[in-house]
Amino acid sequence: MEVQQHNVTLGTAGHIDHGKTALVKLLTGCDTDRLKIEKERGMSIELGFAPCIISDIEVGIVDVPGHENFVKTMVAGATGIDGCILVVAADDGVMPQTREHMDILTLLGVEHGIVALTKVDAVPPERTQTATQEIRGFLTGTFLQDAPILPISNITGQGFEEFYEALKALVAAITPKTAQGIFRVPVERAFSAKGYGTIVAGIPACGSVEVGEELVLLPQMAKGRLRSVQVYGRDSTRAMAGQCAALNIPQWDHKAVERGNVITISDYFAPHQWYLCELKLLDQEKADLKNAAQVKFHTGTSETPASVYLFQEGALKPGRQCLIQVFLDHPVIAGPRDHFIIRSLSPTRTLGGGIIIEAIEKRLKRTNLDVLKEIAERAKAVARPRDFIEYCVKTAEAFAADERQISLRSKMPPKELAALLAELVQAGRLLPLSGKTYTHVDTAEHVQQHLLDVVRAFHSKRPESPGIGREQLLTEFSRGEGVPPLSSRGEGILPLRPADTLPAQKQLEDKAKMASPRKGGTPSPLRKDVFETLLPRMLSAGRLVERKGLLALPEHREQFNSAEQQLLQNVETLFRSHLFDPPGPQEIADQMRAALPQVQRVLRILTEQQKLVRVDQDLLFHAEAVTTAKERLVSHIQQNGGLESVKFKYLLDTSRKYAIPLLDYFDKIGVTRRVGYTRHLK
Ligand SMILES: Nc1nc2c(ncn2[C@@H]2O[C@H](COP(=O)(O)OP(=O)(O)OP(=O)(O)O)[C@@H](O)[C@H]2O)c(=O)[nH]1
Ligand SMILES: [Mg+2]
Repeated sequence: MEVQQHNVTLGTAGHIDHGKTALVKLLTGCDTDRLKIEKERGMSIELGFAPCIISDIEVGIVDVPGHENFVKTMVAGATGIDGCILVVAADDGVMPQTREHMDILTLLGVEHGIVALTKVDAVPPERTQTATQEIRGFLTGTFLQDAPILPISNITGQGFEEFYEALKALVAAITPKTAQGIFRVPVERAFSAKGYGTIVAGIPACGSVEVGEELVLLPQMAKGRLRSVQVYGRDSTRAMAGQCAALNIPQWDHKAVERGNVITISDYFAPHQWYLCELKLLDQEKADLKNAAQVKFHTGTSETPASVYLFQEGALKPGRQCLIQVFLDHPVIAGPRDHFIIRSLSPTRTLGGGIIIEAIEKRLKRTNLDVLKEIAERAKAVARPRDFIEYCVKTAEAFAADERQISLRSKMPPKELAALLAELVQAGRLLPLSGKTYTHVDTAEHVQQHLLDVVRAFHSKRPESPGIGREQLLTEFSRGEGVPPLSSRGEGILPLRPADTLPAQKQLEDKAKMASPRKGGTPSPLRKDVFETLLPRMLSAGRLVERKGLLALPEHREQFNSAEQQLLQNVETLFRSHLFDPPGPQEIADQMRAALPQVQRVLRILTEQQKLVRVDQDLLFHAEAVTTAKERLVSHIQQNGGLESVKFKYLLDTSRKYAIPLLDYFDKIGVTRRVGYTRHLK
């Protein structure tokens, strides 16, 4: 019969000496208590891994120690399991670590399992009965409430058939893990094997890896290449999420690799000390959890002392949950949706646990309402990869994010990401810009509102102007002048950039800088591609109009007082009567008996109205003059094959002072080109 490997890992759980290791041995033939000290003391200390063939399906089993001193090892082993075998000895019944292991499994999100009631050979049948009832009562309300309780003897084999059938049903009920996501293995242990060098064992939490791929060990940031792989003790070409794997990476020193390290690829992950999480305190916990409580924080296979800061007033009550930020004494590598457990320092017991939302650069202010709103939204989004991707785009800096940035933050490989992005575009949630960049529809709407605010502010400051230029609109948007900052719209779209959008190396270098956070409310510069995508939309929707190359609100009309109107007319007439020898600002001021700044203002207005053309600094011509000059120039060149520059003044019946700047102007705007002393058409 051909054996199929399923990406399913089961784990034992239960109090010390209840027969976990004996059961695994009976089931698989493997003695997972392989250490000398384990043999001497007759108890498990380290995790044991055993391949287990159930009918024609092979799954992995992790055997955990039951001793209360090794709960942290149990947590490391239980991370990444898909189903459990809760082992309870019939003589003892439910004991402290039966409870604690159950709590941990629940907090780690395990949903499937069966119960092995061991040592039935050592008790009278009545005890088996009462123990079963006792266990049933204990499991009420837990994820194992309907799980079968199977009496078994690891010594005589009694009850094995029924147990085996139940195990088969358990495996069938579990959907094997897929190989999606960025490859990542929380390191279980490392050792050296003769002829191979360093071998690192663990169960990949996500993704898959092929022999030959480059890997990185964190937090050491050591690169290495995967030379060979064993999965469930057999040679393989790849290792996938959920498989007990031994990775051979000769470049690393096995003594420098320890449990809690992480093996991954590329620069998706980095060690961090601040994490935003959602924590649930266990129902049966006696005391409230106070703000700034000191705990042990377990995630993946890592364990570190940590301080828990609550995002709520007052302490956290047993059975309740809230958003927290934790500061870890040692940097840890974790990603969105990873589970974690917190335990008290002394005496040690499990307090609660939950889901990691993501790494954060620095401590967030819990008194800031915008922050509270934003993290609540983030917590909600992170639960579903598609929502989180939408969220990542929505909160991107400069209002747009490219595929790589989204991929880094969401920890999703480009291929999987592309499919979700396409879905989000299809659903009208994201707008694609050029170059695989996206902006969110809500962001787009806010930006458009903000742009209208900038235009409105410009009109009230310069009522005589037909409108604002594109470049100026873009700069003023980014400067945030005269308009309320986007954050005050209360939508929390100001980016709180997560630490992980930075490449790993840079993240460490930036550690020092992280102490000085980006100030909330500082307007973000608007990316040109976002602006250029939105502007045509605003024009075609009639929210903005373009007149004489300037942008205005549709209802805007240029406004002047009557004296100003008169001056505008007079100045224009003056230019019209001196087509090719136009007056300079000072000359106009003298002639009109007006102040120079006022004249400058009038000249600017006439330019905006396109009645005058600025040919050079302080040299303006009437638009008609420019048109006529151009006509004469073009027809002369066409007839004569070129124009000697010095002769242009004769064509216009003017002096060199005016003719040369005009020629330069025509070169600049692309009518002519200059070759030596001659002009040709471009
Ligand atoms: N009579 C009897 N003894 C058993 C049975 N299962 C295990 N034992 C004995 O109980 C002792 C402990 O068994 P283990 O399998 O090491 O227990 P464990 O749960 O793995 O213990 P830890 O790993 O230290 O938590 C050993 O001496 C076993 O021989 C059983 O079904 N019947
Ligand atoms: Mg054991």
